[in-house]
Amino acid sequence: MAFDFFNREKRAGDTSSRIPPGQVETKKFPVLHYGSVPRVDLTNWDFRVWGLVEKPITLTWEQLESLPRKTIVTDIHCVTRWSKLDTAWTGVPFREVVEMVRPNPEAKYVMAHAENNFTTNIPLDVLLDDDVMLAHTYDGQPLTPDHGYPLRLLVPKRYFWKSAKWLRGLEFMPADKPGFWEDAGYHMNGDPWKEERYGTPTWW
Ligand SMILES: Nc1nc2c(c(=O)[nH]1)N[C@H]1C(S)=C(S)[C@@H](COP(=O)(O)O)O[C@H]1N2
Ligand SMILES: [Mo]
Repeated sequence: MAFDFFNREKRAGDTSSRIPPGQVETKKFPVLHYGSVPRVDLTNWDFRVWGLVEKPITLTWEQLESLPRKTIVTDIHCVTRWSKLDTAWTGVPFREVVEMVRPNPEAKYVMAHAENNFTTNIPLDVLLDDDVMLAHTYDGQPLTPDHGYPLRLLVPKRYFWKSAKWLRGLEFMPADKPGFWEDAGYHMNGDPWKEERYGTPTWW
């Protein structure tokens, strides 16, 4: 048997404690998004970081791909009630980006920007967790188009809608602001362990 680097067999033992309230485990990998899968041409693709940062950057695909990378195995939880355990992702740790751009002390939230104007907001302190990355590889293979090729955000500790597929940029902000699904009623924070599925409507 191959060396079980991430100890998946042992991790598989007590799965019930890893399923947040109201979630059901799936072995499949469902595809969910609004709109159609974008066709991405890497020759004119770029990745931008701007807003409350000392040094805004624009990276080409080659530059992004040459940044330090790591692999993590983690569980993901979709607000539509499926959870998938032990998914393996490789990509650029979010902290690598932070070191490059150096956020100002006033930066407290980040808006992730993706193709077709998809956005999602996440608190900066959540992104600073060491399981957050710009993922370009799933289970050892480049992301498939429907799962976000060439790059997606991965924020394992939030519902999966915060893990923006087809990621193109990060905007550092002083205050929170709803993204695409948050504007449609989903929770601003989205912690699966607190079942933060829907937010309080503004007319409440
Ligand atoms: N750009 C973009 N990213 C997105 C979405 C989307 O509509 N557009 N949907 C989110 C939602 S609701 C989920 S559950 C996950 C699904 O990711 P998957 O299709 O790889 O399972 O992507 C998230 N990222
Ligand atoms: Mo979702």
